[in-house]
Amino acid sequence: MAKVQGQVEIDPHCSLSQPITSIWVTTIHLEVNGTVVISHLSAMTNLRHLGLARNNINDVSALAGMTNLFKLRLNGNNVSDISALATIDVRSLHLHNNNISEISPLLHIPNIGILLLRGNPLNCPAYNTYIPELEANNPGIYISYDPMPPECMNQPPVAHAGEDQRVAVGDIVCLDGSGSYDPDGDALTYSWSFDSIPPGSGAIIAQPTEVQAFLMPDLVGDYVVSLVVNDGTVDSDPDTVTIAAISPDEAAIETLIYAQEVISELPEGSLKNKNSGKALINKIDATLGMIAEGSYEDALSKLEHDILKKTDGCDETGAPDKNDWILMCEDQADVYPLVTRAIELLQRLVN
Ligand SMILES: [Ca+2]
Ligand SMILES: [Ca+2]
Repeated sequence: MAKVQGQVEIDPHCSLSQPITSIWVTTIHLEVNGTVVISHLSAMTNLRHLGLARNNINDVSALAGMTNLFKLRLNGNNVSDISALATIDVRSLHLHNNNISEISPLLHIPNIGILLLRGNPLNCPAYNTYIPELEANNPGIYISYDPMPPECMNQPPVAHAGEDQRVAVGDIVCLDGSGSYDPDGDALTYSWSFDSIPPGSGAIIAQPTEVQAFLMPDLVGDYVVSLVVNDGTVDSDPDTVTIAAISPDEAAIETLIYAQEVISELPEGSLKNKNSGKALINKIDATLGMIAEGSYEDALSKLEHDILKKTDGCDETGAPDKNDWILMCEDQADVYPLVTRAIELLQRLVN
């Protein structure tokens, strides 16, 4: 058995053709510059310092058993898979100028203090995940690495707060942020908040951290809502959406005027007889007059008991009924929801 202390120099052109399992090594630096068959080193379990620079080594699995290594230098080889190093409690690891992209095995080294990684084609998770984790897990660690390549830089997400909406006081308004995105495909979190609300309003945003939030305007005026999304790293710029709330009577008037336009454009064959369209428009005119006078109960009664009955067969039974004036379901489907919307708005003023 050979007992070796101090610096060992091996001829650069020499190959370690003999297994050296019987060398008793504790604190020497074994510097080998030449071709080396490192499987011959695997039994040197007491070795503390090992330097194998520029030896064209690509397989380091033989080092897995060298559990007492304190300092390991592998600069200038062709190492790509470093999973074998995860089992070594090495404190100083020199890996400059190899072919390493995946460095997650290094997270398993419990007490690493110096890590040299320059000149390796590190992948994006190395920069974005593993180097930050190594720094967090090993306070004071020194890591040397190349600058992050542009393709690994996080792109900020983009918020889309949805389209502006014109609604009535008392409506439940959906705020839809589903058009937001992240250029890197990162998962998003959402944050909705008010930029401004009408003076005196007590409105709140429900589900303010969901992709879809809700708002119920309680006063007439503009509600400017801001959406910021976050990709786990950075916030987006805010995007705003304006919810303009009008009074229910104004909204009912707009809705019924629009219903009159729709009815005026229905084909004659879709109506009970050639006067039905005009008669229905006249009934709505009467209703509009009642709303303008503030006679909401009368207007509501007219809508519920007269106008609605002329347009509701398809919704109630799937086919026009005998008192319907609009005889095609596809045309009823254009008018009926406008009538029910006007009814709903007037109910807010009556109740
Ligand atoms: Ca991103
Ligand atoms: Ca009917």
